[in-house]
Amino acid sequence: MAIEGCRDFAWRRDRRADRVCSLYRSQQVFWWSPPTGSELVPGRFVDVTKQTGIQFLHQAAHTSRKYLIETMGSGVAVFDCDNDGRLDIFFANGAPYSDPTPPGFIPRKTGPEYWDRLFHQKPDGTFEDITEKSGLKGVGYDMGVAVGDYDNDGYEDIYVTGYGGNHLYHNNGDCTFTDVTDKAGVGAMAGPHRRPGLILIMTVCWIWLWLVM
Ligand SMILES: [Ca+2]
Ligand SMILES: [Ca+2]
Repeated sequence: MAIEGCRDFAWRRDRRADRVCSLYRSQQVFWWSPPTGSELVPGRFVDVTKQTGIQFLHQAAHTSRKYLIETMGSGVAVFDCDNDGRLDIFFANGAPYSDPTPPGFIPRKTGPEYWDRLFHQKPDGTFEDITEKSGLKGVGYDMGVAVGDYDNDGYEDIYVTGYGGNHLYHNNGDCTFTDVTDKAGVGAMAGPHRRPGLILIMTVCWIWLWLVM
């Protein structure tokens, strides 16, 4: 399996780093956490995916043309969307398109299986899928994600990059978000195949996100 994106953070707050990884076209997101007690071995991780309650299937088309976007996995962000002291997790997800895809076609999400996902961490360390009420279902074929409090209101906002358009979501302070892309003027990124230069721009943006996150 191909691991496309990982983030380290203290899930158990035991001063040992835990890790969440997004896997290319996989049915699972793997969590790894150091064993505790007598089994403690520095640097060793165990898969605790099931006990977290997280279920995420990365959707990516599989065409004979092998388009650039289908080779990229899901971006993942770990941040505290409601400032309750527990970190929450966001995954970007794809959208459907045909094989072959007509020039100029922009993929759009057509159902829940293509939604980006936001999981809210509960006091017991498990997670709840709050995607629908969060307003972070997404629109198109999303790949990258960056988090930051752009308006300095104390709540981290989220910027999602995707094929055909990027989106800036403002955090309302309770893990719900408002799409402020047009208002902020940061949508950018349009037209695909018929504009070869944009492929390069998209790739550069993707690499940049990897470097800054
Ligand atoms: Ca939280
Ligand atoms: Ca903010």
